[in-house]
Amino acid sequence: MQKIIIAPKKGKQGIGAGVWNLGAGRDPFGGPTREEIPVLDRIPLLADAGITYIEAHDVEISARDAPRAKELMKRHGLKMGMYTPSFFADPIFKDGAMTSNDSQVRKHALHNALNAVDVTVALGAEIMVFWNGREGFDFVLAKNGQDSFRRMVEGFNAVGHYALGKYGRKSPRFAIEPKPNEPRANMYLSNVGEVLYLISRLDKAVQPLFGVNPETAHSRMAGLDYLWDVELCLEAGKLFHIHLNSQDTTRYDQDLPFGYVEPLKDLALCVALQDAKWEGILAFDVKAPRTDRQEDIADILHTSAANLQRLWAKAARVDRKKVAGFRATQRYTALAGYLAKCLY
Ligand code: GLO
Ligand code: MG
Repeated sequence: MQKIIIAPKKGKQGIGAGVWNLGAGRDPFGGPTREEIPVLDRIPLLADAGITYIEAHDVEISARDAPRAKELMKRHGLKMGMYTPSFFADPIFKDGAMTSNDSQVRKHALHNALNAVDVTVALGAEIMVFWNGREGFDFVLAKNGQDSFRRMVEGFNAVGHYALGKYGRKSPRFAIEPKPNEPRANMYLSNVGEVLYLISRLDKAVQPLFGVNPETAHSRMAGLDYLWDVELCLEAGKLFHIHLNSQDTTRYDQDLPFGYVEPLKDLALCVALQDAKWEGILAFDVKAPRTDRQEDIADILHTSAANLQRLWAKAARVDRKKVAGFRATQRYTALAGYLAKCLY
């Protein structure tokens, strides 16, 4: 299949997706419903689905696998969009990584993070993501919150100084991904505001390297408006990456296809990204549902991409002068009607 290109768009026009998006269908209540596809075999599948930028965790593409992955990406016309250390899969991180109460675990996490910086560079990705995975608590007083915060500051400072010392201006940039809960009952860095506050507490020298990776479902799980979260990142100059999907209100994390649940809000998001001249990758963090068959595993990518293409094109046709007029006269109900007309 041809590459899916979001045009006209400033900067990177290909779309991104994670190798983990094509999983075997496990959920907390049941095992796989499909055959597990070896991670490197997912590379051609992502290419077939029209993806340009792939994303992976260190437990999916290790330092040892990096040369082979690079070869495969080259053969299939793919680039590494983002790389990320998993601070959640290994049982050692059951109580968090940087915020674990066990200093040996914190050391191990930092070691993995520095290693991931090198693999990010080796794979040619410009962005490394930190998702707050298991950083948080299920029981009150299980951790000292102030210590946890200090430990995250120390951890991210150490990562930033390492990257700056080793790669200077060629250092990858780091995008922290907030999430309010799941897998922990309460997660540190639960929303965009917390992440921006954390960045403001990092050493001045490394601050420019750190930004945010807001995800649609994570904002909506918290009952927050995703567009405002994105606008806040933009205002701070900290929108470094983006994870697009959709979510039925404040339930468990669903990672549904982009554009499915709240298309009107997703249209508005496209308008805002166009007006901000967003140059980064439009990446999906979606999950092939366990009801989809092996041969249909990429349906979630096709559906997300088709929705994004449609919404992006419709957003380009939204009359900005009309929107300004509705704002000036505070005719917000009429604005909502106009957006609906643009959508349907
Ligand atoms: C889970 C997150 C997760 C991250 C991934 C990359 O809820 O969205 O998929 O995006 O680990 O950092
Ligand atoms: Mg995500």
